[in-house]
Amino acid sequence: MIRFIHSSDLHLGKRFGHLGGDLPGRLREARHGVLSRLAGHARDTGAETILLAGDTFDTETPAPDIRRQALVEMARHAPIRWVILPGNHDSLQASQLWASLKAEAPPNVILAVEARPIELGGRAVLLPAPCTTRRPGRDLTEWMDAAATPEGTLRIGLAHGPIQSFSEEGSGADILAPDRARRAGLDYLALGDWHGAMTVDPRTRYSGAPEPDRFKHDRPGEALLIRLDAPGALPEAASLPTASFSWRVLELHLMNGEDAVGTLASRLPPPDARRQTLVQLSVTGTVRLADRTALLEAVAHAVPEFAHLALDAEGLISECEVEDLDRIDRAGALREAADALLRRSEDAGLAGSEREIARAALARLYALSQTVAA
Ligand SMILES: [Mn+2]
Repeated sequence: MIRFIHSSDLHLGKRFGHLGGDLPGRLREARHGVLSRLAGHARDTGAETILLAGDTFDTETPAPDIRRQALVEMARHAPIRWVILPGNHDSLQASQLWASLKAEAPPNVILAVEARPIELGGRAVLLPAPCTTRRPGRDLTEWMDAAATPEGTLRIGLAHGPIQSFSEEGSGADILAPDRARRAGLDYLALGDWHGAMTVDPRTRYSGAPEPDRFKHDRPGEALLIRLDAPGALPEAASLPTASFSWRVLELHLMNGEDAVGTLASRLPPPDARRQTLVQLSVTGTVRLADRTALLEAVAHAVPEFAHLALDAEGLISECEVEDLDRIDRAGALREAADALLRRSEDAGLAGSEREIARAALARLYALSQTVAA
């Protein structure tokens, strides 16, 4: 029997240059923190080994502090054993990285840099398929079919890459056989590359990234605890929470007359979770001008509570009625401008994009007039 943790795609050192302020540093630190969270789970569950199925490092040339601090952290959790597989971001082509790791790795870190069996103890053998280059252009798990292991041994595959034409990198050239576990008689195949956890079949899983790094998957970061009782028996898998940040996509579709601010409040995560949450909020539907203004104010008020909150309100259409215009002004230049914009926004003779510009300008004018009035 063997119990191990399956994780992948830590992307240590990832820069997050598109995000502002301190956030990139906080996200980078969170990735390093995953190491101790994985080790904590291993201790709590009695797992002796942590398999990292590729992309442990975000680049082929991680800064020395990223590399060295990761190894020191791994060493601290001995006798728990770490197995690091080269992925596409940290492939064997990064010869300097792997030479440094080889020179510096503590005894409880195994570098799975060759396609040949590694004894794991407990009558289990690991069959790794290290990424030779960023785009190997062939199925690197093929060798597992013919890899001989002693009778009565558990066979565990470890690989990194897409099994269909999906990939985090958007290319479909290096597809792993989705039924490799069956073909190679594997008890379990631990995969990396896809950043959201995914079960391919009972013996083949993507663990997903333990600390999310994008909005794409909209799942919490997790790792898998895998238990194999005997050769041929189905693996038991359990999900372990590992993330310190959550990345959420929120879509709000509003109907006219709906309490837009109330709906927003009910959909946003609770205040005490916001510091660790990144949100991509998109609002669509139709609302009255006053509701639009109130909604945008509520969003602006909530922004500082979040690690990150980006709003896309392009699909939000505001409807304007005479009372709304009255709230801008009952007469005078502003009111005339508002009337003209309203006419343009409803003018069937104009192109849709021009009507939309008029509508947006009117919403802007309304919001400004309310700020001044307040
Ligand atoms: Mn990756």
